[in-house]
Amino acid sequence: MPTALDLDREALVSWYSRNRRRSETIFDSVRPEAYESRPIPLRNPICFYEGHLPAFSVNTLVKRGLGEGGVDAELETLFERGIDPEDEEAVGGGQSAWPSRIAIRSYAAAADRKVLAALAGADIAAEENPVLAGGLAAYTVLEHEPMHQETLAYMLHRLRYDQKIRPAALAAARIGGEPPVRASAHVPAGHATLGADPGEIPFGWDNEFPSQRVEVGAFDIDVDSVTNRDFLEFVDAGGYEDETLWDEEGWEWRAAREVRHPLFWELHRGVWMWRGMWDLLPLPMAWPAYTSHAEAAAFARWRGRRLPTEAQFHRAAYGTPEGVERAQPWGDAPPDATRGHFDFAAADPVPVGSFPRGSSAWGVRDLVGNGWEWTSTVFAPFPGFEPMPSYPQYSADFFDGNHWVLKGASPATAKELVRRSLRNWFRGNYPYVYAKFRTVGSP
Ligand code: AVJ
Ligand code: FE
Repeated sequence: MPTALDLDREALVSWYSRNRRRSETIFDSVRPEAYESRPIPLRNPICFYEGHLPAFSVNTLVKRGLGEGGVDAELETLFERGIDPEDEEAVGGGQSAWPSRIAIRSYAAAADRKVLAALAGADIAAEENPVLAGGLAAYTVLEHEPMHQETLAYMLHRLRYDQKIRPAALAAARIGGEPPVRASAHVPAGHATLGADPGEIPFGWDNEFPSQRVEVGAFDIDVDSVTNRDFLEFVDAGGYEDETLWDEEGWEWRAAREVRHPLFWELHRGVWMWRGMWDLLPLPMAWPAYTSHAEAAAFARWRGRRLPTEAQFHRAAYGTPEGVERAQPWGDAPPDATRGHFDFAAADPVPVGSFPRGSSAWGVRDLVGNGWEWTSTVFAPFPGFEPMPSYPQYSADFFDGNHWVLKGASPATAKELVRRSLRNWFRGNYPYVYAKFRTVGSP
């Protein structure tokens, strides 16, 4: 049982500060005229997130956890929660006049002082308080911020290039040449452990608990994620016109939006281009195809295959021929820059198969990094699920049968979130995220 003494306050304080600095860099890259824009119609405008991050920390740790007063009750209501409505009509008129960036930043500075003081000196792991026990509220705050840094990354990805400020030192994108030859790996029948048990990890979100042991039949799985080269074959073969390849919801979205290719692709004078974060590039054939779940599932069906279930992903990523399960695909070493493309290593992907040191025991590559991976598993609670006291709505609001589980990590996923039990989720028709996929078949 972790006690207050087990928490390394200095580490929490420096993690919080690191988070805040990274967020500041992100917001500073938005030109003032785009600050209140809403690059993704279903999400809040950019400015909301600059207020949401500190307000969430105050609401969760200082107010809900410690029972202390906040900084500004009005702003802490305004910036309380993001949204995930069904469609654009459900967004409504929304807020008409947001506070200025100066006002939001001065609120944030005051909020930071309170949160830092709490992390440094308050009783933030009081065992008798379920919101604080084990440092729950502190970790909730510390992992919430990098999650929204990813939200912001894929959101800023949609801004026009003249709406953002390019970093001064920008490494050239790693385009690569032709992708590796397609291959699949055999994974024999065995078990997989999804999630984790309380106490097994310092912190996890509520949907990760309790652990689930499942038996998984034999299957084979693509060694590499599906590339733009692969996906181009599907596009050229008329995959977007063939209704039989799509599920009902996916086809409805495809038809209503007249989707004809992945959102990250653009056709310029007959040439396929990739919309990178900072540049438009000739479509890098060796990069993973970033698609919605609907597009991924249609591609898999076209190949006569399927998307892996969450359990198959686990088996492919963490299982071993000996039956022991690993903490990470490569073993038990912590995630670092040699294992995969994550932790903001770059704004865009790298060629598939770039990280041999990150391969799983079966030789499956890039399972963690270079883009989240869609699964065919509907996001649902594990038996025994309990909403987390620090943020009871975190997952519970999304157990509606309309969200799919994603596993792994993207280039914009902080290394602190790279753990086996972490589960991400999005709607099947959400094309904005850094999400790739691979396919499975029967052996
Ligand atoms: C877990 C990434 C789906 O961005 O909607 C942040 C995380 N929830 N604040 C999201 C989240 C509330 C969530 N995802
Ligand atoms: Fe949030």
